[in-house]
Amino acid sequence: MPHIGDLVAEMLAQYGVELVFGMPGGQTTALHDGISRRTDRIRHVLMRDERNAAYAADAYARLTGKPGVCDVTVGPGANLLPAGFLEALNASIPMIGIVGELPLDWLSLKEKGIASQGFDQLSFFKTFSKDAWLVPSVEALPDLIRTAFRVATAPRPGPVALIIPHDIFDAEWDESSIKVAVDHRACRAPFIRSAPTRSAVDQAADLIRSARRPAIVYGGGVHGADAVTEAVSFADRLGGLVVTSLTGRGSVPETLPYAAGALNPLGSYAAIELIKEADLVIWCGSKASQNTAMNWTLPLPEQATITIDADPNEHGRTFLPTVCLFGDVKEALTMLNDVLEQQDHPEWLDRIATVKAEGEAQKAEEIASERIPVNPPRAMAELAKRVEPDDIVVSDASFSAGWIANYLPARKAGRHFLYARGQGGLGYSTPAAIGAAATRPGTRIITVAGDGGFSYTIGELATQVQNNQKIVNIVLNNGRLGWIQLWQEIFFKNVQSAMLENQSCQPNFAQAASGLGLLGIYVEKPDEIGAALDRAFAHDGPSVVEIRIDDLATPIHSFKRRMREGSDTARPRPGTVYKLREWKVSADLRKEPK
Ligand SMILES: Cc1ncc(C[n+]2csc(CCOP(=O)(O)OP(=O)(O)O)c2C)c(N)n1
Repeated sequence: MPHIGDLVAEMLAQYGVELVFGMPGGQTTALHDGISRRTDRIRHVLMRDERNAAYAADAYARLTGKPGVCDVTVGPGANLLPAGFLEALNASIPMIGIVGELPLDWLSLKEKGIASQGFDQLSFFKTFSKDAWLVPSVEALPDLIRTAFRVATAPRPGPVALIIPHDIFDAEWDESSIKVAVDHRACRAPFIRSAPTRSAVDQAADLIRSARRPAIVYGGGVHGADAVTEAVSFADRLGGLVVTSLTGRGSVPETLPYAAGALNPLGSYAAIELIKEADLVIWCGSKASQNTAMNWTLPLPEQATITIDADPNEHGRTFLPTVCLFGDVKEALTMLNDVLEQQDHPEWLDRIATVKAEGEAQKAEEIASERIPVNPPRAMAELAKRVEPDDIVVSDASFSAGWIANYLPARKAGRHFLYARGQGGLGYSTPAAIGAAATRPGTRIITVAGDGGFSYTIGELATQVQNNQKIVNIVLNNGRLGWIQLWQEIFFKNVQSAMLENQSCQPNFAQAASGLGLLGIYVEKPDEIGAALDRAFAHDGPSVVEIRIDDLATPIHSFKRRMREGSDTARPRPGTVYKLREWKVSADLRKEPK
């Protein structure tokens, strides 16, 4: 007779899940057994660490819109999930964690690991999940699986944990009494969409018509709502500036004249400068986070604003919007596109072109550098020549995010750049690349990480080899936790706690990669970079290109200025977070509601 592992595998398959990422334990063996009998529909990718399983599942979810499923065993497996779960929670990524558990009637033995590996998993998961359930019986399981998919994919999507006790997992599945039933709406996020009111859309359209220098900030919510087509049409119609958050990159091709790149302290110079000149800013699928809102110095008090978001909590968290379009991003943009005629702002577009050209000139200087150790812009420019519009680029945390944002343009609309900005945790890129490569076989995957972030997950390089994944991993090695070390040098002057190297330890990541079966190439000189990348891209399997970079290079504009000008040791402080009282929008833009 089949067992409950078969039931879970069957339901996952019927929900359209093709990949499950995880690490087995005795308590979850039934699941693995069940999946092994459904290999026509579903494949298990064995990771080397549960944290990485969640990151791989996160990449699968970002690329498919389906919940990323990861499986972990009780105790030491479960307690490695928070990093990936928190990323998914903060970035609104649908995810389902299937978590092993001790037998249900061992409740009193969980404490202090008396029953091996036990602890109060339900309370633990509740703190960092959208929701979590301890399955109480075989009979309750199908409904809880349905619930898990519905909650994970409901606006706003997030990670849920389904904790399945060992005795339930191993029980027999009587198919005549325990029926599988699938809610097909919940195979993908968002499973249900809301729409703003007609009057709010009309108000927004009026405001847009009266603006002279309109701008849009597209956030990750555009991809979350699968609204790229609508976002491009709306941007075309607006005839103004378009910038994005890091996760919103690809909402429009950045090669278009109105697109000025990523708005972030380590993002595009043009985006940072131009957004301040807008008289209307439309925040669309963006939570106006500390980074996207430039330490909450944005929006400026004199800027009119429109928020477009399916989550009511985002309409006024850090500023009072002039107009709220409370609804799904795709629906709201469709409604706006229906009522708004083509807007025309030639002077504003000229200004955008001028500032973009200034930014490009600054970059050209940095790219030309022949410096040794290599200036990262030089390395990124060599990489940019080889990245194709359909490749997937995965960013680690820290400066890599800025190097990618500035030097690898999103040439095509769609989610081709994966950034873990929900938490900004180091160690995302290597496992997420595994998830991306498994999700899109045949697509080239590129990661960029610092030596600190890369060190977190180096063991997963073996997983890349084992799965024969075509991943080019770039390690920008500055021998230090660059961001932190610069912070210490600029603001504290004497702390030196972020050095990853000293005389007795200079890790060679390319050699380590070779040891794990990858092609490993170490590069020290600018003129070696091109050939190294060519070899890596031509290699039939994963590779690591380690580039020794200048340890003072940074993409953070304010750091660059401080290092140029010296003396200013005042640490950056967030702007006024809630801009309710200091509103100064001019009367012609600040229309009263009809
Ligand atoms: C998991 C985690 N721990 C700590 C941090 C804090 N942190 C932010 S940047 C950074 C330095 C990263 O160094 P590296 O990966 O070498 O990149 P670089 O700054 O040199 O570009 C640290 C430790 C973090 N973001 N994530």
